[in-house]
Amino acid sequence: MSVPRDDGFVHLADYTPPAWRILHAELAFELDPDDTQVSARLQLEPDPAQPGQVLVLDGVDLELVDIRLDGRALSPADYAYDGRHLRLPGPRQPCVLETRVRIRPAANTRLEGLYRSGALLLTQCEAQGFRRITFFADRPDVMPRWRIVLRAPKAAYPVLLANGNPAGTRDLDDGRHEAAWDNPHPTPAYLFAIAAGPLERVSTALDTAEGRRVELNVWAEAADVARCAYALGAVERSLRWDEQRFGRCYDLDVFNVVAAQDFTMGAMENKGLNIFNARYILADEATATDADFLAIESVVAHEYLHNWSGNRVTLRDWFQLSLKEGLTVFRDSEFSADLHSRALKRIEAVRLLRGRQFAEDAGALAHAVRPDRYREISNFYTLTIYEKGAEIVRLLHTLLGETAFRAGMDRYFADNDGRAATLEDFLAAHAAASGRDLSQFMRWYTQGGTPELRIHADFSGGDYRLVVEQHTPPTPGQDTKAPLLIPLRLALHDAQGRAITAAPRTDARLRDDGVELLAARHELVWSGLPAPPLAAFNQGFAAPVKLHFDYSADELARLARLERDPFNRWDLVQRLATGALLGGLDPAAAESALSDALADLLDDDAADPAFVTECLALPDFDTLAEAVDEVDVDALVARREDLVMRLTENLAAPLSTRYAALAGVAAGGLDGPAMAARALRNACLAWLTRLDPTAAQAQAQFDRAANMTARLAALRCLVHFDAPGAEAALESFRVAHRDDPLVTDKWIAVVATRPHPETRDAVAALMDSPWWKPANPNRVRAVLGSFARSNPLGFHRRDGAGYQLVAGQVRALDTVNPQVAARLLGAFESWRKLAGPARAQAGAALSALRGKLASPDSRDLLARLLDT
Ligand code: B3K
Ligand code: ZN
Repeated sequence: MSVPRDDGFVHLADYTPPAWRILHAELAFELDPDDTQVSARLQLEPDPAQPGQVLVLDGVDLELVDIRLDGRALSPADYAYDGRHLRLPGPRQPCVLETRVRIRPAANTRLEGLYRSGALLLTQCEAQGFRRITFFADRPDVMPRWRIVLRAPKAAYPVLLANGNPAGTRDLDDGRHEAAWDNPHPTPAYLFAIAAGPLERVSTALDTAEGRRVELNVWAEAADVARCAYALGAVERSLRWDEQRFGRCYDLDVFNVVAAQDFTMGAMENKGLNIFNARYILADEATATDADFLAIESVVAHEYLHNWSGNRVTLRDWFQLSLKEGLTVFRDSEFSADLHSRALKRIEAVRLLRGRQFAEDAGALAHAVRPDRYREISNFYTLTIYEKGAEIVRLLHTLLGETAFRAGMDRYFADNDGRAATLEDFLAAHAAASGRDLSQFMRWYTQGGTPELRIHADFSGGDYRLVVEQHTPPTPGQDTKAPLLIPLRLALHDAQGRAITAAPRTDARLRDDGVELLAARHELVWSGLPAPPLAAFNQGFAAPVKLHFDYSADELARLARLERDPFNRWDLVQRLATGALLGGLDPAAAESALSDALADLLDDDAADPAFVTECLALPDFDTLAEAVDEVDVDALVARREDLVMRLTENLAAPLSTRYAALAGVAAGGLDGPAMAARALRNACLAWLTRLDPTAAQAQAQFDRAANMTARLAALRCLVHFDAPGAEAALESFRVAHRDDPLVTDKWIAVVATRPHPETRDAVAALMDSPWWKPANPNRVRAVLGSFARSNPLGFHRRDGAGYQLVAGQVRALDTVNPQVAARLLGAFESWRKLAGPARAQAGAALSALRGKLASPDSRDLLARLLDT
């Protein structure tokens, strides 16, 4: 299945089931950072439908020490190993293969397979890291049951964790000890995990709805364990929520979570043993912001929820990645929406889609949620797979309604439990449960690019006619697209603002809240109206599309006043701002309507301060850049700055009033009102400091802050607006938190995102300092990721030095951690849209990397960026 063709790509069309199954895997580890020995005993069986196939196992850069078949030592003539695959032509019948290999965790900077992080030994196997640990059929549709035995010196590695249930510990000779684990669920190798070292824990126990006693543990090194309590609570909330909302119970006796300072991604859902980037576990009010707490809860939920969507039902092949990722993002966002504010969660998701996923879908790296081919699967852990994938599940939920959707999910889990499934299986379960034909819906998975809806209205003789046309632009490898099934919500208001409830005449299928579009063009006609109505579309952003409709600023402002739903009000404010900035609306009228809307919100003590904060956060650079055809970076940043400045001048008084009034509620605590008050105060502080960097507020907030949310926001204001106390504040923050890598990452990101071309040199200086730790992915992201992704004036500096810096570092990091390097290279995804010299400079920086990159990860991305 994962054999590339001559074109270098693995193709979906080439899928074949495994010729050999692995029924049971028994692994024993003699752990040592410099020389770990792994013994594997695999119970193998040929697929009766594919007799006579050579047994081929994956195994990358392993030192083979011993190999036996059914107890008999093999001689080199019996097998071939080329550093990537082990071939055994001999076996034809069920057999037992035993291998022993040697690996070197301390030398493993790619953080894939078994590696060292400080005093810990940890694994990361998804997607294809397990083959760096032992010989195996490293593909998700090979799912043995497992026994894992870990042996190590007890003093250095007092805790030994693996997947599944604990199956006994004992002391060995020479100060070593052993722990055994049994994983009774069929589990693919990408979900294998071990963690060993001086770990301590916070712990609780509960009974599941099915009556199983489960111990929940969150583990970290001793100095950090005091900051694990919030994550433990989040595990418990996730477990309970999945029982209640999806009827899914936990299925082992223990659920372990481990925090690691060195981790490439956010976290990993290994069966019964989730391993996390420490930034998504460790938190207290002195070191983590409110945004950190919410992100921790959401990532903990995401990984926990994978236990059903990903682990119990896993993937047939990596092309189905969104089957677990999109579905699990949908599930974790529902969890957050149910626990907190649904509207705010939706705003967060839509910002990410419009600012980043749409850009991905329109850029050089665009791909379908289920691509047809890939060269390197690690490059497909993208916003398209995750966020657009979640939007497709949300669309399905919208089409079917909660009850039918839940029935479809129950059916999916029941039909596929213990299996390796496909997106077709997912839609088949929903089709069977709801009786709906979902064949056209499958196109959402197979076609890349963001669909666009153009809606034209005309009114004559009492007839109001809407023509709705859909079109999806070409993406790499897909020139033409077929129409999608799109539920389009819409509402009409009469001149008095009352809803017009009459149904239109239409060739589209009617829904209670709008229509279902099936074809490239549909018409909707309402007759007998006394005057043209005011139309609103795609409420709640139910369909992840770009919608074009010719509103006037006055109509948008009227709609914003009529609208009661907070998400839709926020969306209208965003449109006013986008219109004021990018044209399409009369700029003066749009700006004045926007200013009035924001003033009303700031004056409205009844409005949720968290919602007001979202409205004050105008569309960011990425969202604006995505919405235009050609990006002149400096001009776009300047236009946005000027608008914010003029709005701030108008709004200074209410901003100051709200800032002062919310001080009491904002003082402390992690409850919703306290977090919302801090969010709005920090937004007001940013606007006010922009207006007058010498004002005392930011400095006072920095000096007196009782929590990291207030302190970091104040630091950012001081540094980004060049306030007089900026340097001193940075220095005191730096010194106060110098022993905490996660908080150090925060000040570094503040420095790297200071909106100024000079920041490019500050970033280069950081890389020349003791703070630069290229083997630590969080640090690389703080220094370079935040610069390349969130500092348009620095990254796109006019002389091209920003591009050169980042491209040079991609090359250097590529030999350390290919996934980190490839991700950084992704910052160039929209380079072809840049105006004039910037485009030439970015192109030159990329071209200079040709032939210089070591890893398949970065080479694949470069080829796609350069279209070669
Ligand atoms: N499944 C992991 C991501 C693995 C990335 C591999 N390069 C985390 C998650 O999405 O839950
Ligand atoms: Zn996931």
